[in-house]
Amino acid sequence: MDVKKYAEEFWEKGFLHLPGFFDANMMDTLNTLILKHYGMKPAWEHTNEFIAKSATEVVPWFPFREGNNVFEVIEQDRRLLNLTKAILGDGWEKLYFMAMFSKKGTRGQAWHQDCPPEDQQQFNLNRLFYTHDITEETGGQTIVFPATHRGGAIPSGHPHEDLEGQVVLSPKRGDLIILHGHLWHRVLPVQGEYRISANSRAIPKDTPEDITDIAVYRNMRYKFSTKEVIEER
Ligand SMILES: O=C(O)CCC(=O)C(=O)O
Ligand SMILES: [Fe+2]
Repeated sequence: MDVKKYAEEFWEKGFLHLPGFFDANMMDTLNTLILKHYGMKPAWEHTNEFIAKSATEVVPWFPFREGNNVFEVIEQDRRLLNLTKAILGDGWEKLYFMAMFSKKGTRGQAWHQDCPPEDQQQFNLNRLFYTHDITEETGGQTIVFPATHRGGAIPSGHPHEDLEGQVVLSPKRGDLIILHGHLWHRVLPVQGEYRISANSRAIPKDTPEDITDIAVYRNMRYKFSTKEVIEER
């Protein structure tokens, strides 16, 4: 794997999509495990205000915080470590691991940036992988707007509208998608039985650990730790 080339591509576009990065059988095992955790109808974790205003319907799960280390197999993957270092440089750190689940018929995730984009040096890196196929039929595709990781805050506007220049990604089982936390991105509504994605977040050296506490949506900035809208947009 030419990690230098991938790192260059990442910095140009703000994202990378690498098909078939992880073993398909391993993905099946992890998919079963994630489904077992959630069941098909997990309770919401977010407040009603957040769900309504953000138009984001996803239930997060932080397995390592419960002493469940099964996803270490992902985080210790040599190729992923090398690629992360090529992108973030020496001294990068793991931030946290989060699985995400969306029920059939839910709205996905609205346009957002994972953290405030004003300081270009301070950002999170999403290392997303997919344990089942996401297709036009299932919905739940990930949409990105290339190169917006350099463009400051996403303009205020409709949470889910199509924007000219957006790119639709339909990750399959085992695909890796790396996304810069300042890149504008969203997830389409889910028509399939469910949608799962998982994200091992990382940060460059000298980035605060609470970097993703505030997310930027087109209609607000939201602070997760205090469950507050800190800015209406
Ligand atoms: O699940 C996805 O494809 C994207 C999720 C997302 O927005 C994130 O992990 O920051
Ligand atoms: Fe995100």
